[in-house]
Amino acid sequence: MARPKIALIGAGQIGGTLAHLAALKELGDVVLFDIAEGTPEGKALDIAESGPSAKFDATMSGTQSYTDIAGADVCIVTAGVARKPGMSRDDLLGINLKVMKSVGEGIAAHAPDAFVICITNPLDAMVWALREFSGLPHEKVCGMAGVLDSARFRHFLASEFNVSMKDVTAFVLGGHGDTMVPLVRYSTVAGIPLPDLVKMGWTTQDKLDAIVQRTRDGGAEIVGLLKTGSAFYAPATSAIEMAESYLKDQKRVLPCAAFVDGAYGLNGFYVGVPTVIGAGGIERVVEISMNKDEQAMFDSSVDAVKGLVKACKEIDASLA
Ligand code: A3D
Repeated sequence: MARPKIALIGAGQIGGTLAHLAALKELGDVVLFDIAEGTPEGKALDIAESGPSAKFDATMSGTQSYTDIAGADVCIVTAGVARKPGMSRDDLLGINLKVMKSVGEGIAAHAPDAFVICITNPLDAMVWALREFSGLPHEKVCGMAGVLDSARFRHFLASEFNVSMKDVTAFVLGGHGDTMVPLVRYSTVAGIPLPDLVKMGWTTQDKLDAIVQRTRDGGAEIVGLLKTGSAFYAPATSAIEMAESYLKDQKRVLPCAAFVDGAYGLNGFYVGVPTVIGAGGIERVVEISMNKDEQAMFDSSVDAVKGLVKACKEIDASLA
C-alpha cells in the first residue's frame, strides 16, 4: 500500500516543523507548498538529507504549484502571516482571509478528499472561512488550537505539581484567543480533578488561577520572548497528533475547532470543543455539561468568534 500523502500549505516556521515531525514519525510522504520561492524546496531538501541519520522512509518535496498536492490525504494549513509583538490574532484577519480563499480553492481543486487541519490565525474564523472557500464536508475540515492550549495548560500544571506531564490531562474549550476556557473541573492529575488537588493542599486556588491565566496568554508569552514570530514547535506537534489520529484511525479524544451543529446550543458554528478524530475525520463532537460559570465563559468565547466571522463576511461579501 502506498504511503499516505501529507500536504503542508505554508512552509514557514510551523510548516517546516510539521514536515520534520511527519518525517520522524513516518506518517507519510510530504509535499511543502509555499508562495515564497525556494523556501519549501530548501526545507524539503534539508529534511530529506536528515533521513539517513534519522532513519525514516518518507519523500520530501517543495513546490509553488497546487497540482503537486494532488490526492493528498491530509492538508495542514499554516499559510499566512504570523503575529508580531503587539499584534492581536484578530489583526491578522483581513490578510489571512485572502490567503484562505486561495488555499481553499487550491485544496478543493486538487485534494478534495483530504482531512484538512487549519492552524492559521485568527484560528476559529480562518477554519470557518477555509471550509467555506473549499466547500469540503464539515467533518473533514477542522482547526488546531485546543490540543495546543491544553498542552500548555498540562505543562504548567505538571511543573506546579512536579509530576509527569503524561499523568496530567486538561481540557480547554472555546475559541483560540483571550476568551478560551480552560476547564479546571475536567482537568486532572491521574484522574484527580484540580479542585480536589487544591483541597488536598497540592496547590492553592490563587496559583491555579494564575496558571489558567498563563494558559490564556500562552501564545502572547512566546511572541513576547521570540519578538520575530510566534510559537511553532508546540503548535506543529499538536497538529501532528491530530493528523496521526486521522491517518491511523486512532479515534483520539482531542479538543479542536470543529463544526458544531446541535451540541452546545450551537447551530452550525466552528468553535473549540472535544472531538473524536478517526478515519471519518471529526467523527463526534463530545458535549460535556458545564456549570453556570463555565457556560458563561464559553458563551462569551463563542460571541468573540461570532464577531470575527461577522467581520470576515463584511470583508468578503462572497462569504455572506
Ligand atoms: P510563518 O513562519 O510566517 O509562515 C507562514 C508561511 O505562509 C510563510 O512561509 C509564507 O510565505 C506563507 N504564505 C503566505 N501567504 C501564502 C499563500 N497565499 N499561500 C501559501 N503560503 C503562503 O508563520 P508560522 O508558520 O509561524 O505561523 C503560521 C500561522 O499559524 C500564522 O497565522 C500564526 O498566527 C498561526 N499560529 C496559530 C497557532 C494556533 O494555535 C492556532 C499557533 C501559532 C501560530
